[in-house]
Amino acid sequence: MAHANAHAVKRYTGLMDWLTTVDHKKIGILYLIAGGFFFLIGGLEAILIRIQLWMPQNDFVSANTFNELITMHGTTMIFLAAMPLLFALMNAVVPLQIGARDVAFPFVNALGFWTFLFGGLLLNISWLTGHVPDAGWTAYAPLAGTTYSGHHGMDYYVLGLQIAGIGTLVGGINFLVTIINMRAPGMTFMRMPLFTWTAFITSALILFAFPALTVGLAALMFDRIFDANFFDPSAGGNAVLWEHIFWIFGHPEVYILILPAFGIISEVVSTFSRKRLFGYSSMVFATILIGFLGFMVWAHHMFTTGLGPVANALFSIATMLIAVPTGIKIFNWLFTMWGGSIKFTTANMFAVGFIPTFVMGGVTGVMLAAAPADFQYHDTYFVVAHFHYVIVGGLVLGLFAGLHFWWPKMFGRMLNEGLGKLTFWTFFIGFHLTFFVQHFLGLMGMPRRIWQYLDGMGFNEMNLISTIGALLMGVGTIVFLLNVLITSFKPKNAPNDPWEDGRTLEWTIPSPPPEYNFAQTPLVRGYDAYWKEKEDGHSSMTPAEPIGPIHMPSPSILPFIMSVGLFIAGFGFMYAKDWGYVGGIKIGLIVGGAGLAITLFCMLLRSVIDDHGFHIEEEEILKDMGGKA
Ligand code: HEM
Ligand SMILES: [Cu+2]
Repeated sequence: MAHANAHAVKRYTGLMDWLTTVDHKKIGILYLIAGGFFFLIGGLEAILIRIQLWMPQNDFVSANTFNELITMHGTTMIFLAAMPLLFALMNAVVPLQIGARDVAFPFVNALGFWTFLFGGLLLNISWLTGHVPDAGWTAYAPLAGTTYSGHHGMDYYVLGLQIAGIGTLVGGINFLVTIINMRAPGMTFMRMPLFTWTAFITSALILFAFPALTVGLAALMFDRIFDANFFDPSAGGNAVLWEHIFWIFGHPEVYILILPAFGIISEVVSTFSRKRLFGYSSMVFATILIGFLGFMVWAHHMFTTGLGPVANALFSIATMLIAVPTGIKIFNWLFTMWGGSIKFTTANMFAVGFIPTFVMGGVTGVMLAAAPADFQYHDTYFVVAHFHYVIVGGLVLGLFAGLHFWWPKMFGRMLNEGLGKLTFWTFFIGFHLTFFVQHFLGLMGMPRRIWQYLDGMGFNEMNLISTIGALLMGVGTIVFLLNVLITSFKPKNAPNDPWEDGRTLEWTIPSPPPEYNFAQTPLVRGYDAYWKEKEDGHSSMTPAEPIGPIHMPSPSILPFIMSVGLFIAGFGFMYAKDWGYVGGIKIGLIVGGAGLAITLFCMLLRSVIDDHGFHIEEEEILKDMGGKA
């Protein structure tokens, strides 16, 4: 019996399907494409930085272009590459791991993607207009104010990140509610896979950290566009206030990035050791503790701003404390491998390479947490080495592990293992070549963010090695892209459980999954839900419901249009002072207002038009299952 409205909903194909999709699996692929694109841009900027620094007093790029490159590299990599690539895997995997057919807010999830994309495009369009952000990714005041950055560069930073930040915030809220409300019967919190747990805590951090950035950017926007003085000491403002606001967001941000990577490592190490994750509960509590402590340490970025010995001591201790739950994770991964029958697939090589590399980054973090010593390390290449060891050596290696692991689930094709291992070795060796020497450059006194350095300082050889390493990482990335390209021409024949040792629910359904994920919602009877069934001799999950029609949300073009509206608004307000008048009104304000009107009108439409979604009928589901219920 066909359901009402089932046929009223238009189902698109081709480009329109991608512009209107609210399917978390497709949104995951969109995040992968956009995040991957921005990773390549950020990577190219890094290569240009390293070419400028491969020899003393080089003039490959101008001083100003160098400032633009480091600012855009850091900003693009953190906001437009790292986080969206994590959202790609969270969208592709988390609903499947909890046994859900969808996320809690499909429409909002789509909006999250498009606002991120248009915020990122607005930021990067600055390269085409010649007004490029150049005050560092931290945008410290008063450097980021109009006194020292008079052109529109930092306006692109402020408005681009503000729009992209909306995307992250609503994306995080969607995952929080999805994980709380959409779990299959029996999937209690303490049975959830670690990747889902880390996605959960990361979403909570996003909820508490991003508003600080939103407020800071709004204040900086008022300073830059409407002549306010929040951060201008000469007019009663406070420059250090910006640093507090930025790092109250900024430090939790690094845990927003690394926690899901920790989750990936837990999944991969356990699967390819064919052993239950050691110390599951302590892993969960360590994740929560890291998330909590992550909000208590922000001023370790400001030890040299004169906060005083008491404040420095407190933030120093709090920072060192984080090493404890992090250490628990490291040892639990080692004990999971201990006595396991380890398979060195590409995914596992990235996971195993992650562990010692991240430990090196963590240890230098503890060194930096010692406030008196930090007076030496601060703003040197030792700091650059440290955060690349944790962000690239941690997050990027984790992302590569996750992509090689879940690629067959996302696309139905296995990546080539030979090319995968070549990607690993070129990227891994390149990484350590690039950043290990930077520790010593920093200890020898090489400051960060310098365009040139003098000959005879002892910096030459190590900078050359660092640049060669960066080029090798570039080669590794190209090999990965080659693998993706070659694999895309292969037939879609990956089985449900391509690694044959799947432990969690995503490996119980086809690769890629049908639109509705599970034909029947599974009944979960323990941690490692699928492995438990396997141990009990079952080849599939016990269903928690009979086969029946499945309700799905309707596709919609509104999230896309709403984001276009914000993009136009950002552009208009930025040029409010430059574009002259029509009828006594600033053209920029008219354009800005028009953009906002588009967004608000879409919100109105979304609020007043009833959307009942549609049903996928039993016949279609049975057909997908090959007629067997
Ligand atoms: C993939 C290879 C990468 C290379 C070769 C690289 C290289 C560099 C270099 C040389 C600098 C220092 C510029 C300076 O102070 O003079 C830098 C800065 C930075 N990098 Fe990377 N990086 C890479 C990846 C990443 C990734 C994946 C992230 C984040 C997810 C990242 C985040 C940053 C940040 C935040 C800065 C500071 C920018 C600033 O000072 O304002 N980098 N990078
Ligand atoms: Cu920090």
